[in-house]
Amino acid sequence: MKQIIIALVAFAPAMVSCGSSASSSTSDADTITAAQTMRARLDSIAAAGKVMFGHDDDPVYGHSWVGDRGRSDVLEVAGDYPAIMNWDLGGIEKGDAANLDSVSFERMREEVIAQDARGGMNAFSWHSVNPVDGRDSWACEDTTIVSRIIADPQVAAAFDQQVRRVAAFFKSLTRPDGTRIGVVFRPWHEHTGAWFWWGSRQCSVDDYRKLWAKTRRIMDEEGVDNILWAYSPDRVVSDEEYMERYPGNEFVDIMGADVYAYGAEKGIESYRNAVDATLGAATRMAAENGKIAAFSETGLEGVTVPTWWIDVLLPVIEKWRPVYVITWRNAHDKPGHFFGPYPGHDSADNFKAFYADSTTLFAKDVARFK
Ligand code: BMA
Repeated sequence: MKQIIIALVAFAPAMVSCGSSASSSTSDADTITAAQTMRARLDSIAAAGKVMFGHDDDPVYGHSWVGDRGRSDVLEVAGDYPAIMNWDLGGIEKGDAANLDSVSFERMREEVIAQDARGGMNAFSWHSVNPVDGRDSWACEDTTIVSRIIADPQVAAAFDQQVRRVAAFFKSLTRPDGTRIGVVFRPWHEHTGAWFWWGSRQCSVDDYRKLWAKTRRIMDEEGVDNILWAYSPDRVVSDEEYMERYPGNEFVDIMGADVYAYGAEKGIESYRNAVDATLGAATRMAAENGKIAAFSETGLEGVTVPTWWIDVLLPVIEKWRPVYVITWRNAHDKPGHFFGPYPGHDSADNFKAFYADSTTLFAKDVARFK
C-alpha cells in the first residue's frame, strides 16, 4: 500500500497538467499542491470503482439535535462518519460569523480539520448573496446581476471582496503541521435551473462563463491552491445541455450532477431517468475531458421510500460509479427536511445495508486511500 501511495502522489503533477485546473505553478514534485494530492486520491478511488458516501453539515446538527460534538446521524446509524462532508459558505461573503443555516465558520473549520484527520474529505457549496443589493441566492427576478458583476466596476469590486473572503477561508483550512487541506469547491451550482441569480434564465452563457473565470482569477491571485473545482448542473436532458455553459477545462476538475428525487415511489422512475441523463452526461464528459465524475447533490426529502438506499440509490451509483454521492442536510429545525438517515427512521436498517455494501465508502474506508 505504501508504494502505491508514493506512486500516486508522484504522478499527481502529470495528471493535473493534462487539462486539469487543479492550481499548479510548477511540476516540481516538492511543491505538489493540496489540490493535486486530493485529485490523486480521488483518481485512486475512482479507479477502484468505489463511491464515497457524503452528507451535508453532517457533524454539526442532525434531525433532532444541534451543536453537540462527536455526533452525526450517519455515525449513529451506521457506525462511521460519511467519507465526504459538504459545507455551505453562504454568508461568508458578507463577513458573517455563521452561514445561512447558522453553522459558525469557526466550527465548520474545526470539523473540516477533524474530518481530514480521520482520513475523510470535504466539499463546499456557496449559496452566496448577490453583490448588487445583498439579497439571497434565491432572489432571482433580477436578471442583470451576473452581467453587472462582469461589466459594472462598482459591482465587480463588491464581488471581488466576496470572493476574497471565500479565499481567506479556504487558505485557513490547515492541519496542525501548517499544510493546507485539499477540498472541493462547487460554485455557481445548478445553473441549468432558474432559481438562483446565476441561473439559466438569469444570465447569458457568455456571462456565466465569465463569472467562473473571474472567480477563478481572484482565487488564483489570492494563492488558493487547495481546491478542486466542481461544475454541477441540475437535471439536463442531453450531453449538449450539460456542456452548454461549461466554463472550460482550465477551470474545472470535477464534473458533477445535482439531481433530486420527488414524489416517493411514484417519482422513482423519473428520478432514474434524470440521473441517467445528467450523471450519465457528467460521466461521459469527465472521461472525454480528463476529469472526475461525481454525484454532487441528491436525495429524496424525508426519505419517504424505506428501501431508498438499497433499491434506488445503490443501483444508480453502481451503474455510474461517481467518485462520491452527497446527500443534503438533515435539518434540526424543519422536521420533514432531511435527506440522510437518522436513528429510528424507517430507512435506518436499509441504510445499514447500504453502508455494508462493498461499493460504498465511509470515513474509515476512505482513509485507506492515501
Ligand atoms: C436548501 C435548504 C435550505 C438551506 C439551503 C442552504 O436546499 O436546505 O433550508 O438553507 O439549502 O443550505
